[in-house]
Amino acid sequence: MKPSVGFIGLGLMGKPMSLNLLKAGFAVTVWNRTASRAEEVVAAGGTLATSAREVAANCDFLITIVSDPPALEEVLWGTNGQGGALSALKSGAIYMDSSTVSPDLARKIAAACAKQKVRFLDAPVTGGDWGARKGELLFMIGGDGETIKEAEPLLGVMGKKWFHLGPNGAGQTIKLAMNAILALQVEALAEAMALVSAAGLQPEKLVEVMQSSMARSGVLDVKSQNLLKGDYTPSFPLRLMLKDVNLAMELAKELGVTLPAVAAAQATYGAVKRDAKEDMDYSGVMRFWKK
Ligand code: NA7
Repeated sequence: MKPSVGFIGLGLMGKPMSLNLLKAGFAVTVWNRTASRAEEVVAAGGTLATSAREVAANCDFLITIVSDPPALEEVLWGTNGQGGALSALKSGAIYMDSSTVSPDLARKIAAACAKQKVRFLDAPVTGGDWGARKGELLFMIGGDGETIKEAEPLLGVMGKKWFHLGPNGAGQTIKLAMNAILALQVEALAEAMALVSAAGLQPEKLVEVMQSSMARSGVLDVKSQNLLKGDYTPSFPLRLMLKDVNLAMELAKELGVTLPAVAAAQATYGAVKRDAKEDMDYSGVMRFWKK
């Protein structure tokens, strides 16, 4: 028997993830703050609930993937006296959050879930919206191994690999560290391209050499094309990368670790975000030098 699935958050990532679950034969009930964004999922066989709470009350396995910590807190605990999803979860249910939030928030959710006999996994993802569409995400998971085993039929539909990294909070910690590196890699490439261009050379040449060298990386393969073309159509939006860099800096402060390079990236991404009129991919950091 497949568990009934509740899915909250049908953004760039959540929509394709929920569509893949439907395609694999799971019964999926969804809720999204902006109801119109649920149309495609409903057309594919999803059931639309009228609130996050209704989704949670009617599922064996809840998945959330929303923008940031305040969005997740609103979904789980509600606002203006309106109850959130968390207290509606059934005893024995599994709840997996795939948003990227702070490890502290993951642990707070885990504690609240434990009181209700709900098993919680913090399971942020990487792989971009294309990975979500193809069902090839990577899940970085904090929580209990037995619960992950039970989650595997769903993880295997949405992702190609998952890592059990430790207790609750561990998934978010690794995810923040990883995104700090991605932010730095793309920013470093943008800086180097600015240097090469200022010297009167073609930045394409730099990319060509990089791709044949030890410096080669998957993220640079993909993002160098955006930087060269000046096409910053959001795949992983800059606003979310900045959120993750901010969360990494908060975590570093809590732990007493100094991260000077990440602090520099925070300033650069922050400056681009302040000037941007539209939503753009984080490769839009190149605008700092274009300007
Ligand atoms: P998107 O495409 O910006 O989607 C964000 C989703 O979060 C979308 O469904 C939003 O609903 C929802 N959201 C945002 N704020 C709220 C509040 N306050 N209450 C309820 N729902 C909310 O992001 P991605 O899908 O790319 O990424 C999602 C997460 O994965 C994020 O943490 C990334 O860092 C990784 P809307 O449609 O705007 O009404």
